[in-house]
Amino acid sequence: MRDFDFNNKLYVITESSISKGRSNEFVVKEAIKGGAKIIQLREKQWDKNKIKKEAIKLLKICRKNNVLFIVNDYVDVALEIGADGVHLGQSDMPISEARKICGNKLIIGLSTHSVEQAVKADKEDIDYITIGPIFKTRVKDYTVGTSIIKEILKKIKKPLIAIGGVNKENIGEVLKQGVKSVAVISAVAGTEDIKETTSELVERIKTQP
Ligand code: 3NM
Repeated sequence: MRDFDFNNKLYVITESSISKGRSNEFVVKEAIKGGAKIIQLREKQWDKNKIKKEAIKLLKICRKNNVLFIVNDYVDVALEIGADGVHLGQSDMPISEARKICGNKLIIGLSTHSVEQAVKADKEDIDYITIGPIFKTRVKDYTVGTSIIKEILKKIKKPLIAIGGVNKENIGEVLKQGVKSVAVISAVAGTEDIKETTSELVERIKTQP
């Protein structure tokens, strides 16, 4: 799976607390119907056991639909259930340690929040890099803006994915900076018509400038 092409993909992340009472399974199924090609289970308030049980369910849906499935934070859970990858943050275990645990069995993605972090991440044994938050979002109290994307793209070789406050209205500004793929939570999980919104975002990504 480490040869997955991260270009021109919509990456949908779960967050049950903003999903209007709908299950992650429902959100994921609808997002996949709309064309999402990467799904991440991210439930910061859940314990590991609950995450593992949920991950098994979501992995089954993703497998059936040939969609990549990534687990947030837990390398061991991702490995145990046979997920495609794990997503780590700046304060999680070092990449070298994560890679030692999983070998080449898992894709590893890393969150970055500055040009320096992205350049450093590009030298690590990882498969994709996220940069954000581009716009205002619930989970962070700062933004990095859109122009950082172009700056980073000049300096790195690994696939870059933009995240944070991206939605139907502002995705054009993000894609204009040259990034090929975008990750969203609320734009999909928090919208009424998940499938329709996903397919609009996917279409924008496919027809990006
Ligand atoms: N990571 P929404 S921003 C999980 O900047 C996450 O690394 C970010 O949610 C980063 O699409 C973010 O609803 C939240 O803004 C994304």
